[in-house]
Amino acid sequence: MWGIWSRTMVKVGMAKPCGLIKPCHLVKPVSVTRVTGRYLTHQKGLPSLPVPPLQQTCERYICALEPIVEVDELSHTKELVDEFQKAGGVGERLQKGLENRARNTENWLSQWWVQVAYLEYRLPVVVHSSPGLVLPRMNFSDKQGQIRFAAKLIAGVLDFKTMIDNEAIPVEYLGGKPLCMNQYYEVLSSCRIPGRTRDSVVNHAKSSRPPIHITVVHNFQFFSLAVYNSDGTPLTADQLCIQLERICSDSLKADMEPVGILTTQHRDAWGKAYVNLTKDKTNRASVSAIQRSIFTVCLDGAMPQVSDDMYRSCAAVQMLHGGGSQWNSGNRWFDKTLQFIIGEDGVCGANYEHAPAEGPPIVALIDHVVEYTRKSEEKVRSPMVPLPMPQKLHFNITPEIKKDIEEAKHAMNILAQDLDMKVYVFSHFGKNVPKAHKMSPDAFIQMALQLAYYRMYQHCCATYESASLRMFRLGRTDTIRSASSASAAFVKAFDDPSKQNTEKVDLLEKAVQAHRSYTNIAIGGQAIDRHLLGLKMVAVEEKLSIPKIYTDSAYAKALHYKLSTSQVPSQTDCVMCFGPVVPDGYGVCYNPMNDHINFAVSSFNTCEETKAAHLAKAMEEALLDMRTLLEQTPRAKL
Ligand code: COA
Ligand code: HC5
Repeated sequence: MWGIWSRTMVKVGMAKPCGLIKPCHLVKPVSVTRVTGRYLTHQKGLPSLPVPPLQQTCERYICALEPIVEVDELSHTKELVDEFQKAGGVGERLQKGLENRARNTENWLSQWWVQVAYLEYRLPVVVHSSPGLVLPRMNFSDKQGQIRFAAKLIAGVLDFKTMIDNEAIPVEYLGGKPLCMNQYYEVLSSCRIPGRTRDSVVNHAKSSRPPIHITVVHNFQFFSLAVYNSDGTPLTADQLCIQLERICSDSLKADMEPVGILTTQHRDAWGKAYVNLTKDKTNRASVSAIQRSIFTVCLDGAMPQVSDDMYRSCAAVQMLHGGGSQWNSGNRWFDKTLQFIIGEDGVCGANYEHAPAEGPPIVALIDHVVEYTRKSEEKVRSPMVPLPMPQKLHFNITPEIKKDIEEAKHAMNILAQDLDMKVYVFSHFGKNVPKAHKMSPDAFIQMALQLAYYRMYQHCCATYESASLRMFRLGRTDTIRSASSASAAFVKAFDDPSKQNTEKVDLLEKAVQAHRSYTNIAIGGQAIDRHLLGLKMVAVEEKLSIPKIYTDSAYAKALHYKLSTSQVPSQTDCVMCFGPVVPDGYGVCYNPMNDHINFAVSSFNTCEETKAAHLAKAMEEALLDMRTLLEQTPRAKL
C-alpha cells in the first residue's frame, strides 16, 4: 500500500565530481530560446534514456543489498539473481522486451513511472506524495499585507508564464550537459483528476483555448479570477489587488463546507466521491474551472500561534497539509499541480502535486517569483478599464457529498495528528566545508545522515536519494542508494574507540567517493532501480509470471526506505518538505546553501521508534563530528 519508493530498488558505485542543476536564472542567457520550435530542436538533441546492461544491474543489485540484508538472505538472493540473468533465462527475455520498448518510445520509463509512482499510488497525495515549500517569512502581518503580497506573487508567476509561453526559459545544465526542459511546460494549467482505481493528469496549456484565469480560495470558498486584460496583457499587481480585495469581501463567512478537503482523501475514496460531486451541473462547472485554471492561490486563515523557534516547522506543516480541517486543509485543491499558499502573518509557500514534474522546475519558478516580488515597486500604469467581478465557484452540497466531506475531514485530521515535522537550519557550515576538504557536499551530507541513523538505530537502512534523469529526453528520476558497503564501513568505525582517526578519515573519503560515483552512475542512466522496475513491468505487460527476485524478502527490504531523501537546491533561502514513504521511516529534504543547510525532517507519531527532532539533532551532531574529525586529522594525501 505504500508507494513505489518503498517498493522499488537500488545500488552502489564510484566517480568524479560534476556540477549540480544550475537554477535557470543563474545560467547566462546565451541559450535562451525565443523562437517557437527552438524548444523542440533542443529536446530532439537530447539523448534517449539508455537501458543498462542486465549483468551490470544484477551485480550492482547484489552490492546494494550488502549493507542492508543478512548474510544468509544475501546468498539466497545471489542464487535467484544468477538464475534470473543466466543465458537464455527470463532476465534476457525481459531485457529484450525493454530494449524493444526503448526503440519505440521517446523514453521507455517516463510513462510507466508516472503511472506506478503517482497515478496508481492510492494513498492521499497530501503528506504521502505532494511536497511543500516554505519561503522566508515575508514582511507583512495583516489582511491588507497578505492581499498586496499575493497580488505581487501572482504578477510574478504570470511573468514566468510569459517566459514559458515564449519558450524563453534558459536551458539548464547538470555536469555540463543540457537538461530536458519538458517539465516546465507541465506545471501550469494542469491538474490531477481522481479515478476509481487510477488517476489521470490533464494539461490545458496546450489546448486551443488555453486558460486565462487562476483560482483563488479564501475561507474555503473558490473563485475564478481572470488574470489577463482583453488586450492579452497580464493584470498588474494593482489590478490584482483590487480583485483579491473583492474576493475577500465576497467570502467573509468562514462557515462554508470545505469542499476542497475531499482532495485530501485516499485516492479510491476521492475517486468515488468525485463521481458524486460532479453529478451536479453547477459542481461540475466549478470543478472544471479549478482544474482548467493556470494555478491556485490559497489565502489562508490563521494557524495556531507558536513560538518563534517553531515557526518554520509550523509553516512546513501549513504547506504540506494545512493543519487539519479546523485550520487550512480545506482551503486547498490538492489535485492542482501548483498551489501558492499565503497566510496573514507573512507565512508564504507552496504545495505541488508531484505527478507532472520534479522539484527543481517548481523551485526555479518560485525563485523567479521571489525575485520579482522583491524588485523595487516600479509603478506600472494599470489600464483604466473596469475589471469584471471575479466569479464565485458554487457547490451544491447534497447529504451524500456532506458525508464524503465529513469522512475526508476525519481522515485528514488523523493524518495531520500523525505527521511529525521538524525544520532545522544547520547554521555551522554549508557546502563550503566539504568543498574545502575536496569532498562532494551532497555526498558529505548523505554520509552524515547515514552516521546519524546508525547512531540512533545501530544498523543501516535502505536509503533513497533522488537523482535527476533530465539529461535524457523526458527524464524524471532514478535512485541513489546512499547506504553502501563503503558507508556501512564508515559509520561502524566512526564511534569505535579502537580505530585511529586516520583510518576513519580514509573510510569517510571512500564512502563519499562511492556516493559521488553512484550519483554519476544514476544521473547517467545506469542505476539499478528504474531498470529493475522496467524489467518487472515488461513481465507484467507480457503477462509472464513475476520472476522470483521480485518476490524475495531482500527485494522488499531494499524498497523499504526508512530514509527517503532529496536534495532540492534553491536560490532563495527556502526549505522544501515531504512525508516519510514508509510508516516507520523518515522523509529528509535538504537545501545546502554555501554557509548553512536547511533541513526538513518528517516522521509519523504512530511509530514509536521514530522522532523527527531526534534525527535532526543526530544530523547536527554527525555533521559537526565529521568536520572535527577532518580538522583534527592530517590527511596523508594532502
Ligand atoms: N571537491 C570540491 N567541490 C566539489 C567536489 C569535490 N570533490 N565535488 C563536488 N563539488 C562541488 C560541485 O562542483 C558543485 O559546485 P557548485 O556549488 O559550484 O555548483 C557543488 O560541490 C555541489 O556538488 P555535489 O554536492 O557533489 O552535488 P550535485 O550538485 O552534483 O548534486 C544531486 C547531486 C544528486 C543532488 C544531483 O545530481 C541531482 O540529481 N539533483 C536533482 C535532484 C532532484 O531532482 N531532486 C528533486 C526531486 S523531486
Ligand atoms: C519541492 C521539492 C520537493 C522534492 C520532492 C522529491 O524529492 O520527490 C522525490 C521524487 C523522486 O522521483 O525521487 C520523491 N521522494 C520525496 C519520495 C524522495
